Amino acid sequence: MEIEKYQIAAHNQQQGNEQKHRFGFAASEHPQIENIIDQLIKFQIGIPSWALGTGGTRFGRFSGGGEPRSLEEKIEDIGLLHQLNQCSGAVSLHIPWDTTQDYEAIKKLAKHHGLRFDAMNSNTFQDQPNQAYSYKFGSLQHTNKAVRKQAIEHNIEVIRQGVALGSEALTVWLADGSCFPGQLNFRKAFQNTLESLEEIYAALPAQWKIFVEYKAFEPNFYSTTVGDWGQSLLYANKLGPKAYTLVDLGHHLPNANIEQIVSLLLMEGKLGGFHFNDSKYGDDDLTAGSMKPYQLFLIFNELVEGMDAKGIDHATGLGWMIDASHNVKDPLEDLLQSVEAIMLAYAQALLVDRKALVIAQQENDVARCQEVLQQAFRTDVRAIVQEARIRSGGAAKPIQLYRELKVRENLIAERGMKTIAIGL
Ligand SMILES: [Mn+2]
Repeated sequence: MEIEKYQIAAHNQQQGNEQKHRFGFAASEHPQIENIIDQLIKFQIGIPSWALGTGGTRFGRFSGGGEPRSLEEKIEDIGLLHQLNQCSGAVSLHIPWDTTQDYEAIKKLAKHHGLRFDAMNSNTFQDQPNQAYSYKFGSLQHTNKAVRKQAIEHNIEVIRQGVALGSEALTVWLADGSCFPGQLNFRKAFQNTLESLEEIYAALPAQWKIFVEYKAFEPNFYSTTVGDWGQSLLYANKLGPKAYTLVDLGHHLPNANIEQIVSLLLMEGKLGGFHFNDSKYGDDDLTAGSMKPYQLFLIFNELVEGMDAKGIDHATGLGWMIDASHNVKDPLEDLLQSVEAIMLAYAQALLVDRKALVIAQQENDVARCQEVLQQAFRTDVRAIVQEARIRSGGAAKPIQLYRELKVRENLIAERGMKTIAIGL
């Protein structure tokens, strides 16, 4: 299914007066609004191929209908999101789930939907059929060199597939670690992982980056070989200039100050990319901005400040991706909500009065510092984000139009009620 341009235009016309009124007010309040709109229009968020179907937990999975059955259908789903919001213009693939034989056809299909390929993701946390060695006790860290070699070769194969599609980054997330004290030697596990990553790094093409993602716990519950940002930064620094840390918001211990982590990684030139989601307790993979919208704003506040300090282009300097799971919502509606929350936090961060904040910080005027930040956070920027979306050809209210056009019902009619997306 594709949404026709006239359907979006008709919807926008219906919303016209209300939007004109609300945006007019926002424009009168913020003289720099056109600059903000330009930045919002350029900002694109990558959608992971594994988030288009219903997720599940270890207790079960309750499939929805009309889930994509192939890589082609996943790209079509992201195309639908991008038609509606015009800021989901990238796809992040996961190998082997998204392996294709026909790269040209996939590239053509993505181009048709206005999508590019963001970071490729390797998978050494599951055993695949006909695989020689098991990853039960780790992959790149494994005590057996043959297992490490198999995992290295898989990552190099993912790079090869990414090159064929025009991607320029590899994300490595490892489930490696230990479940019990004494199970492994921390230094040996680190060294094995580093040596394995060095071999993968050596296979990166000139323009490519490697993102080392960290995670505090799960599936291993005692130690994780890339457990936090410090460990990821150690690997990234030892590997070289193409290696960066990737921050997944759900991969920290409770109450970690993620905005401070982000700020320091940017300072070191080692922040490569982002996986957006939200959480209440652990790696809950909930809709971005659904639990802690103020934290999301504070993270964007540091991102904008840090990128500007380094002269990094907001839209292209880092990999912006969602990594979420949808257990009880329609995955496409959930993704529309996540993208919207990210755009709102970004717009609010762009509104922060930086000069006033610098002065207040310099003068140790703590109350004023808070006032400056919260002035931006408490500004209703929905009409600004909506205006950017309308100007780029998207829908004023994406979820409302999604429902009015009965997109899910159409997908069920096309694909069936009992479909299960490939992936987790
Ligand atoms: Mn992630």
